[in-house]
Amino acid sequence: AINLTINGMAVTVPEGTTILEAASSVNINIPTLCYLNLHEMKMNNHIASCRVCMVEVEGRRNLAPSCSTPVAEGMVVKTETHRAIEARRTMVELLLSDHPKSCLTCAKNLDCELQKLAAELGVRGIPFEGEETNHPKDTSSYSIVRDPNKCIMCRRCETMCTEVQTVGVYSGSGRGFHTVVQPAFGRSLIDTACTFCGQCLAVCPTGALTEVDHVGKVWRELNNPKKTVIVQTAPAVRVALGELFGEEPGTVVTGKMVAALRRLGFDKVFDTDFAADLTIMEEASELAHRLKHEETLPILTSCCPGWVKFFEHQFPDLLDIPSSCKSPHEMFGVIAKTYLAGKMGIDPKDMVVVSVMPCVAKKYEAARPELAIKPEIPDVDIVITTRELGRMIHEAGIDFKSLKDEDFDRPLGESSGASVIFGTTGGVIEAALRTAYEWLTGSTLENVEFESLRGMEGVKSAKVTINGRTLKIGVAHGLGNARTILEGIRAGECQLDAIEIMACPGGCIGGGGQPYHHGNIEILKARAEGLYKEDRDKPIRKSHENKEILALYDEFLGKPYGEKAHELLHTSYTA
Ligand code: HC0
Ligand code: SF4
Repeated sequence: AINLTINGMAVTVPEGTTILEAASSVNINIPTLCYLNLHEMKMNNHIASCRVCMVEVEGRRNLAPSCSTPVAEGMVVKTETHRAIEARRTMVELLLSDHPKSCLTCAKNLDCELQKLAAELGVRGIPFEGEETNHPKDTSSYSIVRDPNKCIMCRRCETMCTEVQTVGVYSGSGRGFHTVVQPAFGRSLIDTACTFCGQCLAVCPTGALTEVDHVGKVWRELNNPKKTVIVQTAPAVRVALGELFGEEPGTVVTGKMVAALRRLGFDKVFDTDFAADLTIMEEASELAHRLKHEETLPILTSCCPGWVKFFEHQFPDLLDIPSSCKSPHEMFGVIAKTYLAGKMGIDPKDMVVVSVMPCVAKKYEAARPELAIKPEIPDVDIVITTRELGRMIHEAGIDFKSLKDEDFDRPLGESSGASVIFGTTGGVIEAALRTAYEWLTGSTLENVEFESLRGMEGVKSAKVTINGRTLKIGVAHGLGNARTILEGIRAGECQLDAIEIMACPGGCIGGGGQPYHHGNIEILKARAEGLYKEDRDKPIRKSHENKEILALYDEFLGKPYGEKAHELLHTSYTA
C-alpha cells in the first residue's frame, strides 16, 4: 500500500492507483473531461489529452495530470491551489476557443460535460481568438450524427469502439490544429463496419456524437389527422425515463410513461414487452426444433440490431446460427399492421408505428428493407430514444412527476415478467428458459430466477438439465465479449447450446439512447434492479402464460413456429 497526503488528508491506496482515483476514494472531486474508467466494461480512457485534471505535487515544478500519474509513497498533492485551478480554466478556454458556440441549439445542451465544466470553472470569456475548424457533419446513417467540429479529442469514442466493442471504427487523423477523431480515410459512418450500437455516443462528453433526431417526424405524424399513430415502449425505457425528470435511476415509471404518451396524442399506447413474450414463443420453439432435429447449435439470440450488424460484418460464415426471429419491436410492428389493423378496421398504410427504444441501432434496424410488409409499409415507421421521448414530454409542458399511473391499451399491452427482464443482460435467455423448460419437460418450473445469468460480469454461463440432457447456456454483453464467443464457435471450441448476446454493456439498460450515465456504472445496476423488481411484481412471469399471446396464436397466427409465424415473425441475414 502507498501512503500519501491529498489536500492535507492522509490517504492509503494500493500501488498503481492514480492520483485521481486516490482523491476520489476520499471524496475529493478533481474535474475531468477525457478520462473515463468503467472497470466492469474494461474501458479505461486515461490518455490525459484534456489536461483538465491537473494538480500540484509538492517538489515538482510542473503540474501533473492526476488521471495518469500514479501515486508514490509520501507524495503531497494539492488539488485546489490557485495555480491548478487557473491551469484548468485555461485548458477549458483553449478548448472553447476552437469549439462552436452554438450551445443553445446543440443536441447536447445541458448534457454536455464541456459546458458543465466551463460553468463550474466560471469561464466568462474566451481570451484566445482564432480560426475555428470547419469539418462537414456526417449524417450518413439512420442512427448517429457526427459533428467533428465539436470533437475535443478526448478519444473516449475510440477507446469504447476499439477496446470494448472491438469494432475499431475511429482513430485520430490529421495533425496539430486539424487533428480529428474519425473513421479511417475520412469515410462516412455508413461506409464503415459500424454496428450503430451507439456506445461511442453514450460516452462522448460533447455534442460531437449524437443520435439522429426523429422527434419532428413524430410530431408531424401526430398532427396528421389521416394517420392512426400507435406507440410501443421497450422494456429498458421504463426504468430510465424517470431520470430525465429527477427520479432516481431504476425507478419504475411504467404507469406515468403510459399516461405521458397519451397526453402527447398517441392513439394507442402498447408495450414492446407483449412482443417480447411473442419472441420467446418463437425462439423457444426454434430451440426445441433445433434440439429435436439435431440442427445447428448453439442458437444465438437475434433481438439486438447492433449485434446483428456485428455478426453480419465480422462473422459472415456463421449466419446460420443466430435465431431467425425478428426482434420484439419489429414483431410488434408487423402484428400491429396485420392483426391489429384488421381488428381496428384500418388500412395499414394509414397506421404509423412508433417505437420508443433505449437504443440508436433500432433506428437503423427499422430501415432494414427485409423488415417490412411491403417496401412502402415498414414493420416500424419511426424509432425514438428514451432521451427523445423525454424531450417530447418536456416540450409539451407535461409535469411528468405528477402524472397518475395509466395502463397500456389492449390487446398487445399485456406482458409477463419474463418479457420485462429482456432489457438487462441475461434477461432474454432467462425468459426463454422459463418457457423452453416447461415445454420440453412438461413440468412446472418452480424457481424461475436463474441467478447465474444475472449481474454485470461480461460473460456468464449456466447449466440446465432438461429430460436428462444438460443444456449449456451462455450470456455475453459488449461486442468484445461477443467476439470472444464467436471466435470460439468458429474454431469449434464452443460447448454452449444457447447464447444471448447484447451489443451494449449491461444490455439495453445501457443502450446508446438512454439518459447519459456519465460513466457511473451504479446507474446501470439500479436500472437492472428496477427490471427485476417489475418481474417479481408481475402476476404472470412466463411468456407462454400471457393470455393475449395465446389469443393471438388462436385467432390469427396458428401454431408457434408455424407457417404464418414464419412469414411474419422471422427474418434472414446478409453478409
Ligand atoms: Fe431491448 Fe428488445 S430488450 S432489444 O434490449 O429483444 O432496444 O429495452 O426493446 O426489440 O423487447 C432495446 C430494450 C428492446 C427489442 C425487447 C429485445
Ligand atoms: Fe463503434 Fe458502436 Fe460507435 Fe459504431 S456506434 S462507431 S460500432 S461504438
